[in-house]
Amino acid sequence: MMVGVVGKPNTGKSTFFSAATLVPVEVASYPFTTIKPNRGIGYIRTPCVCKEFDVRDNPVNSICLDGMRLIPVELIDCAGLVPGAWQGRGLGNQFLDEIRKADALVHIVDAAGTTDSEGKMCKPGAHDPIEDVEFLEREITMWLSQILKRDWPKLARTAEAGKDELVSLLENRLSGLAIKRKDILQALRETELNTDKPTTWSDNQLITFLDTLRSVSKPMLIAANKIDLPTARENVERLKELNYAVIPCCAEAELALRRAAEKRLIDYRPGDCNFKVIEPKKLTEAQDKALGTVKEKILQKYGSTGVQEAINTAFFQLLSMIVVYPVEDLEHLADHKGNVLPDAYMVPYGTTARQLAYIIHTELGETFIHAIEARQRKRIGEDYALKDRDVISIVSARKRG
Ligand SMILES: Nc1nc2c(ncn2[C@@H]2O[C@H](COP(=O)(O)OP(=O)(O)O)[C@@H](O)[C@H]2O)c(=O)[nH]1
Ligand SMILES: [Mg+2]
Repeated sequence: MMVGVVGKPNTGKSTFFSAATLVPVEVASYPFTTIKPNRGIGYIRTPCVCKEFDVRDNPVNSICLDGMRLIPVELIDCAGLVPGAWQGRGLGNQFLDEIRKADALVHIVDAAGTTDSEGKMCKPGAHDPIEDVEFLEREITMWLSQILKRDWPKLARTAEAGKDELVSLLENRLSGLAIKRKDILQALRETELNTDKPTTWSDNQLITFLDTLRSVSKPMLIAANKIDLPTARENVERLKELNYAVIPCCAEAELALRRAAEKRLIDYRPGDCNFKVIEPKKLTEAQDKALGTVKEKILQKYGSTGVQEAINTAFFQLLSMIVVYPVEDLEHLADHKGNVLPDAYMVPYGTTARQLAYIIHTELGETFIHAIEARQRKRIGEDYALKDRDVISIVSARKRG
């Protein structure tokens, strides 16, 4: 699963992305480096099960920072979107090509209204950020329409002649856009159009369907950025009236905190509501002042910078993911090398014990016998639907080679 950071230019996308992908601790052997300039690894933050099981863990695929598990996830810093992108304006094509791969979107909005609809600086508060939300929705919908429109008459006729199912035809045409069959089915259901007679759909009905498909297949949240500026406050409240999860955000503050933590100036874990200065004497006057401002204007007012919350919300809420901890050795909650709680997997809600086995290794899935849930020490079958923070040991007929 991949999350795209989107929005018009100068809203703070790259700042958000830089902050989110800064490695939170010094790690030697993890493959946590940036993949491409605009692709990176961010982290989900979740309370680790190590405290509950009262063990000291040795994470391998993730990080445990004082009882907080950080699990790597993929983020894309998309090019800035300008009005008319779907017609190829600006970096339109590049933007849409990146969005294509995203399963969910974090829309970075300049809540302080310091940038106009094209992303040029303007007087703070002069631009209404609500417009930016509507504009982004429209751009993506029109882009989908452009992809589909040319082939639509033929596609509709084929479906109506009963040669192929409408859903399958759409699935085929929209493949490569990270749009799933279930998304198409849901959008068709929600729009209540006559799926037996797609040739009768008007242009508007087709757009309505695609608009629904957009919201289903590219679920989005709003990171209301630049809350450090006074003009943001009222706009954040107005944005909350829209039908989205809205997270007040200060990307700049998160970047400053992570950089200070990286230099060991402060103790701060991504998403914390506070930080601790390690050695006050090591701070310059300017650093001390900047950190004080972040504490007072952001952390104390809003509870966090919002960057971590935005990422968590994207994966847990928009994409309905859960975290599970597979272990081989139930006694020690370890892998065969003795690493305690080595891995934390993000899987979609509804994943079964056997599906987890397949995710870990095809052979493990094929030779699955049953599994044991570590909390209750109960045997579970292949159809057991995993719960968030389950610790699972899979018993298989696999011969270890
Ligand atoms: N006041 C304020 N400025 C921000 C914040 N985040 C980013 N910026 C500034 O907004 C401008 C554009 O940021 P950038 O990340 O390059 O935006 P992008 O074009 O969307 O990638 C830069 O001057 C940033 O320093 C924030 O939280 N508060
Ligand atoms: Mg940028």
